[in-house]
Amino acid sequence: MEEIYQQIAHCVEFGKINKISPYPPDMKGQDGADELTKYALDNGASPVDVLNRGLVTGMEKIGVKFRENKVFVPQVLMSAKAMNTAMQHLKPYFQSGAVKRKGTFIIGTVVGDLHDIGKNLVSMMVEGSGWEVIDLGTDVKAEKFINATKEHPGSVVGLSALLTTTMVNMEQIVKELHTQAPGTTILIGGAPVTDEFREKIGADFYSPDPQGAVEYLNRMVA
Ligand code: B1M
Repeated sequence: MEEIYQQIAHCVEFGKINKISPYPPDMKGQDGADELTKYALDNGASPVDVLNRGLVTGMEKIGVKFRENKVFVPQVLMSAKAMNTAMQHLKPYFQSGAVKRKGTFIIGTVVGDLHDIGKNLVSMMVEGSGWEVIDLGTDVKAEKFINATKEHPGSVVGLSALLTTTMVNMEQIVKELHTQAPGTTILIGGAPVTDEFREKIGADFYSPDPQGAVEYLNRMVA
């Protein structure tokens, strides 16, 4: 099975969704993450290994390449699509409890801010590393984050902001989370955000990119 896991990881890394997908051109006509995942599960592979040694490994590779500017947003989107297609085959195992998520990550772009491309990338990468992701969308008020943490106790919250005028709204959200959902770990990011700003507002972690967020979350549950 090891070879199949490697092939699945390769398909995710290079965004090969299924046999009929034309991308990437050098894999045209070959099985993709979809067929290989189904084949592995039908032939007795452990769903946990399919997830961790196949899908998550592929997403980790693309995440590192993205951080190093070796690939760009479209490639990450193709990888996420390959991952999500393959995940459909794993759904029953998540539902039965045979495969467990690492935790729950609630993410949103803060109130006043409609930028969601970076937030969506973080969301996809975190999901691709084995977390359940609750995406609250854009223009999210503190109250919505608080309600979501109450619905999902123990979850980690991620705040994204792209504007210098909205990053300041993070401070209020962090404050309200601290009083109304004490103990919640808060991760922040977005182009104007810095680690200095994180320290000032009392959030737990700042990451400049999705891979940093994934690595921080995974360290939390290691
Ligand atoms: Co707007 N916009 N925009 N915009 N926009 C910027 C951000 C801006 C820098 C453009 C500029 O002037 N050069 C500027 C902000 C200036 C500032 O505040 N300093 C700006 C402005 C001013 C505005 C408006 C106010 C314009 C206007 O209407 N006058 C307006 C505001 C609307 C609002 O939000 N209320 C506005 C609107 C828009 C569009 C709707 C047209 C569109 C958004 C579409 C969408 O998101 N669906 C848009 C876009 C596309 C941009 C630019 C061009 C691209 C942003 C983007 O998606 N980048 C942007 C200029 C630029 O960056 N070149 C700009 C790609 C994305 C992958 O990167 O989001 O940084 P990014 O995410 C990164 C990291 O930051 C990190 O990971 C991602 C991947 O590496 N990250 C996290 C992000 N969130 C994270 C969370 C984490 C961890 C990491 O943990 C939780």
